[in-house]
Amino acid sequence: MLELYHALVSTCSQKVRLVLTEKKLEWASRLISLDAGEHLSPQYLKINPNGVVPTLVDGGDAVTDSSVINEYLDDVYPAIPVRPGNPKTLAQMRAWRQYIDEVPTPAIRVPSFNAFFVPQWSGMTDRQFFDFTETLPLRKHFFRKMGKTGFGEADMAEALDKLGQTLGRIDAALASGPWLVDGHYSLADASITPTIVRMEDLGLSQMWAELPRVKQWYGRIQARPNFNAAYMPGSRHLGRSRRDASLESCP
Ligand SMILES: N[C@@H](CCC(=O)N[C@@H](CS)C(=O)NCC(=O)O)C(=O)O
Repeated sequence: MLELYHALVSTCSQKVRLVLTEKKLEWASRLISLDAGEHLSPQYLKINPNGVVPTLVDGGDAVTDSSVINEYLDDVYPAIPVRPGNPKTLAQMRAWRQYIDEVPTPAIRVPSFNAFFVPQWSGMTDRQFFDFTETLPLRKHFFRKMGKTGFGEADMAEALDKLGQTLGRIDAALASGPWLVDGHYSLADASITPTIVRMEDLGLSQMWAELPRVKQWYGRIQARPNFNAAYMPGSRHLGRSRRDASLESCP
């Protein structure tokens, strides 16, 4: 029995849900409320000492980190593969995955956190904010660097530049096929999808307005059956007011 500890609006959780549903695997949903701090509870820290979602539990054993979870799922449940079989193409796919984890995934946190967290923290004193960051095993320093008033212009410009570079790379890859690697939907496409969706939800879709290949690829992504299954109601920011948004929106 597969169990996924996840949060609806968490981009890392969405990445795993896309793969679980693409592979038509049955899984039990264990929703974690980030607002209620369930990801920092002693019970949850036992299965994920980083205090972040998602965590997959398979037969009682925990697997952490969305990229690792997705590779694990393809290793153990290969019936519907999401990775190329050829080692060189597989290396290309992994290079994408690595780039996505290093560049756009951290970059999207900057506009995302500014839009959704900062309003929530405005009522906190500096001491309360400091104490809150002290509880975070993985992101203490990141949150402190951001501060409770959010990232400034230079950080925002850097993040948008990185997201722009990512779109440029996607566009270039799509010159030779409908998907990022080797003409087939793979973990590369699934891994970048939540960032693109979040960009759309943040009103940044004009960044690919002049990139028709990216636009069409995103259309194909949304038309796949795994998309709506993974983005179940409550997973998107569209239509939610900033005031309503909270830690549940953590990317
Ligand atoms: N590298 C981890 C990162 C997971 C992660 O950052 N999860 C976010 C939600 S997308 C989270 O749980 N944040 C809570 C926090 O930082 O306190 C993965 O890909 O699974």
